Amino acid sequence: LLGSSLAYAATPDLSDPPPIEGEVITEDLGSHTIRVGLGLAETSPLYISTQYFGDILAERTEGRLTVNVFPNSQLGDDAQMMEMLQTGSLDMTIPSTSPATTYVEELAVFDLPFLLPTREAAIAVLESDVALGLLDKFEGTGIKAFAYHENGYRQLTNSVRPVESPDDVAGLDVSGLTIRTMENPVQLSIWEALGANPTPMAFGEVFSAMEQGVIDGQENPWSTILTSNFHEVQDHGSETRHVYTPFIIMMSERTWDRLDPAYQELVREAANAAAAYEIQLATEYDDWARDQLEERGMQITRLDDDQIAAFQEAVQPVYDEWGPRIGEDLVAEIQQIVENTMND
Ligand code: KDG
Repeated sequence: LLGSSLAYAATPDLSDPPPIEGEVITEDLGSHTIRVGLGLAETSPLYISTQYFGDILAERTEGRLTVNVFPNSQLGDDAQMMEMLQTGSLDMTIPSTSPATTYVEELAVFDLPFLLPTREAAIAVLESDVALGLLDKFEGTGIKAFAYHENGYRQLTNSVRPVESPDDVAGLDVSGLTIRTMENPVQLSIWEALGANPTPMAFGEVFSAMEQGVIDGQENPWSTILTSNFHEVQDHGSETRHVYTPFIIMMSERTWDRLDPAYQELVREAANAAAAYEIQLATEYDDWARDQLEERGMQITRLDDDQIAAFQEAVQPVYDEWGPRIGEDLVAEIQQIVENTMND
């Protein structure tokens, strides 16, 4: 009746946020507005959970702590927003781990392809002391990191051809696909190993680069592909699940230092609650987003185990190159957590 857009639900049937519990701080410990910059859109699980984070702070301080969320890279890209945290010109951001490796190199462990084969394993890793210990390494950078959120399993899209194999990426008689990667050297190695022409680029520039044909494709979780409308400029998707990347919820140390210790404690608690909610939302969103993309005309190629194995084999050199640089012990510790969840 009102046009075709009605055929699509704006969001899946998502869980409501958990009730806000815990003591309300009634004492006036100062008023602060916390500005949070995000790369993703208002419809993303990340945005929804960040609103919930704000609701917790407001409700438990009688409105003295409030949160303003700025989505769509409007304040800058991940790298710029992290620099803004350092100088104190922005209070919070939630970037992918990949660009955050500039500050904590070991976070590149999450960039290793096919490291976290199931969501259960991925979440066990995010909650582990090993992964949480990496967040402590921001100490001295001017940034405080609190918790991991789920970004998710990354999938390949492009505007040129269906991709079922590494050969389709490399193009045997035709040219390899030009693929935008995150600004991270391990991601670059992955796409080099697959025979693509990798082009590192900030997230906010990806849509127009695809629209203008500067790049053929990109890779991101289905939820991001949908909420950023990439299907408008990408006809083909492949369910490669080649890497699971998290987000990190972080604050400027300058902002942190201005907060009363009771507020600091509350921020930590709210960050953890938001993380748990975001991981739940992201999980609920993922398959729904893939189906929505299909309904909206993206041709999605599902890959069987043998096809995935071909990708996995092609990217093995990435482990040889980066394992020693990231730290073989760290890689082994993460692999051990994965193995434990698979044997449970
Ligand atoms: O706010 C998050 C985004 O800026 C970004 O990190 C998303 O995975 C992402 C990408 O591809 O850059």
